[in-house]
Amino acid sequence: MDLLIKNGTIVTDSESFIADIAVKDGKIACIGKNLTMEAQKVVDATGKYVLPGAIDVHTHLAMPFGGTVSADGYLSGTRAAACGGVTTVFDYPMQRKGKGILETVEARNQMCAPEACVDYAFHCIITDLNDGTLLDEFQAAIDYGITSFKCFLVYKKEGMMVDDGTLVKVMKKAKEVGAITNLHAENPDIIDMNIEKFKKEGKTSAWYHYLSRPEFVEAEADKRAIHWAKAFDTPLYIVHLACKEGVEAAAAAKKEGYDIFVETCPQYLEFTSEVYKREDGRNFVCSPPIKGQESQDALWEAIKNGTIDVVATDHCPFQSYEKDWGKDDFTKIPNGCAGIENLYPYMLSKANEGKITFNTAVKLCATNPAKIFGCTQKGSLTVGKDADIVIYDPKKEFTISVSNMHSDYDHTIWEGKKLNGYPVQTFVRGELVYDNGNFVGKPGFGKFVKRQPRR
Ligand code: DUC
Ligand code: ZN
Ligand code: ZN
Repeated sequence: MDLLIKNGTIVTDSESFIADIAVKDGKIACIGKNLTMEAQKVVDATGKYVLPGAIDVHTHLAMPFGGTVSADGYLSGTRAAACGGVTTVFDYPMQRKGKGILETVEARNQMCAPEACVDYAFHCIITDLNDGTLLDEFQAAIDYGITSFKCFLVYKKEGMMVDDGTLVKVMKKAKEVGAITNLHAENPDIIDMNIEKFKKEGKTSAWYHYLSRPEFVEAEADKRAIHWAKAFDTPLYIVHLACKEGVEAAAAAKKEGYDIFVETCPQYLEFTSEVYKREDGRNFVCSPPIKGQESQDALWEAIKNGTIDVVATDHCPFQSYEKDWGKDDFTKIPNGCAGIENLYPYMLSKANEGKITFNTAVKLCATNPAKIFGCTQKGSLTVGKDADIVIYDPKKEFTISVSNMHSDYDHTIWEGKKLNGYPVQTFVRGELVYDNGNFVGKPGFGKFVKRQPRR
C-alpha cells in the first residue's frame, strides 16, 4: 500500500466508525479494522476524524469582474483550497457573446492545468445563445465533462444577464443532454430602481447595497426560476440562496418531487445584514447580499431539515484597495468575498459545537456536491473512489486571520473568527498537499475532473 491511515473516526454522510483506510495508486483500496498490510507511509489518526475532502462547487478564480480581476488565481485559490480541506474546486468560466462553450472552457483549462494544486472542474456560464446555435454545443460540452451550465438573472450592464426565455432554453437543453442549470437569482429591475433612488437621495454607504437587494428581490427570482423548473420539469440548482422566502419556495417544490437543489454559503450562515452598517461594510459586499437574522435562521433550519443540499463558497475575493473604490458609492464595490479555505473548517466547527452533525457537514460539503454534479470518483470514503481525504483534529483551536490563510488576498471577512477543531492534513488522490498549517502540494498536480451526465 502507499498510505495507511490508522485508528481514525471515519465519517461518511450517514455514519461514523473507527477504522483504518488503505490507499493504493491514488484510490481507497480497503477500509477495515486493524488492517495489518505494509504501507510506505502510515498516519496515526487516533483521536482524529477522517473525512472525505470537501468539494467547493462555487468559486470564481481569476474572474474579470467589477472593473478588476478576483484576487485569487488558479494557483493561490487551489492552494488555499488544499489548506482548508477542499480537494476539488469548481470554477465558473464565462461564455461571452459570439463565443462557444468548448473554446471558453478549454482556454480556462489551459490556464488552470499548470497551476491547480487540487482537482478541479468547470461549470460553464452561458451569457448568450448566439441566435440559438450555442444549444447545439451542449452535447459536446457533456462529452468534454461539463455537466452543468449557469445563468445569471442579474448583471445586465456587465453583459452577463439572461432573460427568462434564454434561461428556459438553457434549462430545457441541459435536461435533454443530462446536465443541470445553476442559477444566480435576483430581480435586476427592482435592484436598478432601488439604486437609482438611493443615489438620488445621496444614500451611498454599503448598507444601501443590502437595501437595494433585500430579501424580496432575491425571493422573487428564486420563485420565478422554480416556477419555470416546475412548468418545464427541468432540474434546477439555485446557487448561493440566502433568503427565507426562497428557501420556503424550494422546500415546497422539493416536496412536490421536483429536481430542485439548493446551495447556500458560509457567509450567509455566519453574518447578518448588520455587517453592512460597519465601517468596513464594503468588504462584506457580495451578491446576493447577506440577509437579516430571520433569513439566517431559516437557512440553518433548512440545513437541518435537508432543504439545503450544498454549502459552497462563491469565493471571489478582492483586495482592500479595490473594495475601497466603493467607500463613498456602494455601486463601485467589486462584489465578492473570500471563503475557499474557510468552508470546511467552518462547517466542521459548527459540527464540533453540536449545531449540526459531522455527517451533515460531510453530506453538504462533499457527498451531495459529488452526486449532484456527477463526480463519481469523489465525495465519499468508499473503496474504489479517489483517496481525497482530510484528517481533522477536533481539539485544535484556530483563529482565522489573513496571515494564516494561503490565498493572495490582503483581508478577509473571517478575520478573528475562532474555530473549534481544524483540518491537520489533506490528501488529494493519496498525495499529501497540506500538513499542519503548511501547503506541501505541487502546482499542476490537480487534474481536470471529467464529470458524468445525469440520467
Ligand atoms: N456574486 C458575487 O458576490 N461575486 C461574484 C459573482 C456573484 O454573483
Ligand atoms: Zn452569483
Ligand atoms: Zn458566484
